[in-house]
Amino acid sequence: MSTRAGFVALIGEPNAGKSTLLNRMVGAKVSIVTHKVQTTRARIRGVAMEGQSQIVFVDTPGLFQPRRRLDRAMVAAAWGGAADADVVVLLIEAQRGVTEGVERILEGLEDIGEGRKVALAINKIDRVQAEVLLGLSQKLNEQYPFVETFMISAEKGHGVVALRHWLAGQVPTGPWLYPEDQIADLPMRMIAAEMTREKLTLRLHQELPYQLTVETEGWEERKDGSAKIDQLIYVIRDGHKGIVLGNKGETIKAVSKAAREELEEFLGRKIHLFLQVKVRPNWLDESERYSQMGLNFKDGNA
Ligand SMILES: Nc1nc2c(ncn2[C@@H]2O[C@H](COP(=O)(O)OP(=O)(O)OP(=O)(O)O)[C@@H](O)[C@H]2O)c(=O)[nH]1
Ligand SMILES: [Mg+2]
Repeated sequence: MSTRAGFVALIGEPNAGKSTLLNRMVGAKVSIVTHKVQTTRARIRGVAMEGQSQIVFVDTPGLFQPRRRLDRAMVAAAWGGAADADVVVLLIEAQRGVTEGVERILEGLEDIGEGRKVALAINKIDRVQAEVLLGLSQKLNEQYPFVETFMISAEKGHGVVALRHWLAGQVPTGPWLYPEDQIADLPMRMIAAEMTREKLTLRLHQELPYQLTVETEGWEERKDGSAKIDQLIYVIRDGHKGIVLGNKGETIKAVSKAAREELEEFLGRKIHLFLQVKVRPNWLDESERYSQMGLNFKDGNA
């Protein structure tokens, strides 16, 4: 039997469950997840094996109406991921249905749908009555010619085996693109920075998570098998620095502990994590910050 391998882009509105689905498909937490919108900022690849097929899932930032440079770069990265893929899976949140945002995505798909298969995955089916799903599926299929429709719960796992099985048969025949046991291709420094950003996003409120970024500055291997990791958290205002630190430093301490524990589990060894907060009023307009995030600065041009 010949091997197959290809790229499957997961696209959809922010919060649709793309990263949750990627992690479930891969069987490990490769992409960060929060209950807030716009968690994922760049394309994140996760590799899954299914029989003789290697499926390279591409998690993308949510598609929304961008306002800032960062937003535009994120949305461009998402559409770029779809345009480069062999198969696109559009995730829709069952309980939200066909929003204006979804309508805009369907229009966008008209442009890039040519030459690739586009499937529909209605996610979070654990949150709605079964009757709702049929109507939603019909409505969406009238608006766009999806090659297949799946009803899934990325979080609970319903329907994901069927989706992965189907995808395995859709990717083109050809040699595998990654070693069989590889699950991600993001550099560890970036995965580590993302883990810290996830913990910050979970603890901070309102706009703050959208106005900070995390970078791994140093990574030092120690003789005892542990690693010392230094990270910088860039914020845009003095006031934000105080909030990130928290009363007597308790917020940053809690963030650091949670991120370190997750990193230790991921890497299977002891980690010493040091976080430093820096005020950098213009980081959102600095090209270096974008390359650190895995984004193209020019994509953010208005
Ligand atoms: N009830 C339920 N919640 C889900 C399901 N899938 C994802 N979620 C939740 O939805 C929220 C958003 O999930 P993410 O995976 O971060 O969504 P995303 O599409 O990657 O979001 P962005 O990165 O912001 O574009 C999280 O709180 C998930 O736990 C599901 O099948 N059922
Ligand atoms: Mg995400």
